Amino acid sequence: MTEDLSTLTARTMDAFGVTAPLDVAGGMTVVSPVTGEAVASLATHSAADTEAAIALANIAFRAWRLVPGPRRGELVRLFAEELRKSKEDLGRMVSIEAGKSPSEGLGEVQEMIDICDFAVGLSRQLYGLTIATERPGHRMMETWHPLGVVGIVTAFNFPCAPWCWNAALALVCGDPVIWKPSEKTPLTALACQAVFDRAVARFGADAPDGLSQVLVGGPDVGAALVESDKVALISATGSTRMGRIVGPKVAARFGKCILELGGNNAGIVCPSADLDMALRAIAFGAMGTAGQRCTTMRRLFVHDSIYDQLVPALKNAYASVSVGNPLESQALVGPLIDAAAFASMQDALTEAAGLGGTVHGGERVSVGPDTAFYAKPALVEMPKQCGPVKRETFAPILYVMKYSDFDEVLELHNDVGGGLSSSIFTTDLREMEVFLSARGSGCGIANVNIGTSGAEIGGAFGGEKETGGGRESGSDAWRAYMRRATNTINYSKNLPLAQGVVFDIG
Ligand code: UN1
Repeated sequence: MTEDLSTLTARTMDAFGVTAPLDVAGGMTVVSPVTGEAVASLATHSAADTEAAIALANIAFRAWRLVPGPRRGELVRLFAEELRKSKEDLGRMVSIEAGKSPSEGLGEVQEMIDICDFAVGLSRQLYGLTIATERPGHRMMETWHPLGVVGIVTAFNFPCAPWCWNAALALVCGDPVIWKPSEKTPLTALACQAVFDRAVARFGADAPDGLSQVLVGGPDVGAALVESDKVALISATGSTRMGRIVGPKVAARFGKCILELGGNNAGIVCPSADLDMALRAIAFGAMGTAGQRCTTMRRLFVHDSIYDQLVPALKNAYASVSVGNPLESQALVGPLIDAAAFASMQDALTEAAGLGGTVHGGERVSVGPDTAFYAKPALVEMPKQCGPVKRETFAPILYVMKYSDFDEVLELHNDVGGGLSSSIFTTDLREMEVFLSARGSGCGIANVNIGTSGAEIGGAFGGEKETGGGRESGSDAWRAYMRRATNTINYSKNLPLAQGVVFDIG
């Protein structure tokens, strides 16, 4: 390596103009999974700082909600311009902190740009309905108003895009945002905030202070945000375990909540499938980002008539995939986030083998210092769907199973809690339509002849099967960031009651 990772980190953060010191004694250590070395140590915010940030955001809300939607869109448009300028640097921070390949890092920033572009158009389309009323001389309509402060909690595996899916919509909807990034990826968050500050500086004085804030810290900061009744909406991305903690806390105070949790996503390969197409899509969906996406393909059902064609080819793809340092090589698979992720991968593989699974790959790969955890992606041929197959393990493990009956495989496909995304590979119109029908895939994302990962921002994203699909990002997800008022206007002339006439229109 030409430059050590801490120096590269400091140089990149400097390019953003981030002034927070990166070498605070006794601060929160940021470790890069690329080498397992510490690249920064940051000061953290306390629960009291969180209260102060929430108070500032609420003051900002009082002003921002009155700025016209299209003008709010202008700020997001400027932000997208600044993101375009910083795309390389931001992508590199994602690679350093999350261990993604350069193209995955850049792809994440592109998702930010895309949602900003979407939100700019949306800022002129925050429409309500005019509704036929049963009362003569009245008009009934609905109006969408800004909601309040939005708290955004994000996970390590997508250090910036999910924040932006929320922030871009929240901002055009008239809501300030407070971001609590993963403790593993706070640098990318500080960098995004610096880019946002550049847009605010260009925008003008009608952007109030505290429109977007970042809180660096641990669970106490997250809890203070989640429990505050001054935060109108909590949008949290992370594990189902995290969602089960956050959901009830927000519900207890009647707050609004968007949960974007795990996914135990599956693909079904039918007899008529284009196998080359399926192979590429499965390999990318299962091994991309070292299996650390909520949309990663984790289960694969292959029809028994093509099993002996597809699975050997898939095993070859697994055996030949390159695993390596994402900053130094063209490797397709980078590191796992930490030692615990590697351990849970190994536990799942051991359990699968104990249940009759045949494990191919999965072993540790030595890349650089042994503080880094790289693993060969694992393909596990399972006799049936059981044990770890029914859970999400955040690692590159694909469980492959044979099926013979289409109706049965649909049942198996849906027989797990967390199913965020799903795919069918078929050229049979009936199979395709059944998969997309009410008795088909139960997931929020159901794809045909493409893999489970790589969703575009134009569609609604997130919310695994257990909690209902599609809450962030595109489509009409914006409604969650606003409150609906139904207005009824009486334009009739009310004559004196003594005359017994209630309505006299016109
Ligand atoms: C996530 O893993 O948390 O569809 C988000 C995809 C990405 C988003 C994944 N657009 O894979």
